Amino acid sequence: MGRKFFVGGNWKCNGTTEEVKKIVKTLNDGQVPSQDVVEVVVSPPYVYLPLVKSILRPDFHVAAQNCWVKKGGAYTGEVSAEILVDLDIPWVIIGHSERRLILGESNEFVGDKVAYALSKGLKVIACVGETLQQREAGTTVEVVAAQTKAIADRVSDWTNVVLAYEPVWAIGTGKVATPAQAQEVHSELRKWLHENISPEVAATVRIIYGGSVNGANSKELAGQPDVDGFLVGGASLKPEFIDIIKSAE
Ligand code: G2H
Repeated sequence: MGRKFFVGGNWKCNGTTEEVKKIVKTLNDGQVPSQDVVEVVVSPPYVYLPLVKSILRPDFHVAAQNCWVKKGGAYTGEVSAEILVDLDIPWVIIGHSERRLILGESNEFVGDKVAYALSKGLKVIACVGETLQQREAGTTVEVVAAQTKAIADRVSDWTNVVLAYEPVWAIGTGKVATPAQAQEVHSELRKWLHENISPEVAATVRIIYGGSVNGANSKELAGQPDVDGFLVGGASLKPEFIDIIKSAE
């Protein structure tokens, strides 16, 4: 069963209005494979979402970088899933390691957020990944399986979930996982989905890789059988994001 290649651009906490317009212009001018071949989603900071959505080419879509865990209300500083739906934002990234590690989001909290966002009709890029210490201790598969289980415990329909494997030691460090390292964990994750959810979910859920992906390394990573795309940080702010999208071909 074919899994459409997926490329997400996570702009993190970057950009000014002028920079955002410049990035979008580069994206809009880029020659990329058709929507039948690759799904492209970019994720600016919340406040730029309406602007980006209004000027972005129609074959690319937008994602928020987070949303609140339940119905909005008296939660100062948070943005609810309902608000994203109101703004017609189709996607949200949940459980990025920067939120897990810097803001203390637990596996259970991430699972709750994924479930709530899906229940409101959002599509979710759910992130998992081990730290360097965990990798060196040999617990990579255990860690990503526990993170995935916390989502699986709360979610029954995986149709609108993309799973992003982002080893923390490779994020923004320039230390990209080798294609073999990425493939090994993606394949373990797919096996976990097969054994713990269903063969159908394992065959259809896209597992994308994130961590120092750039225009020079994306093609080889994309060639791995269980790598179904990328979540790109630093390089998604640069023209080389177009080259990364092209690695879908
Ligand atoms: C991992 C990735 C995007 P970068 O966080 O989610 O960032 O490509 O800068 O390592």
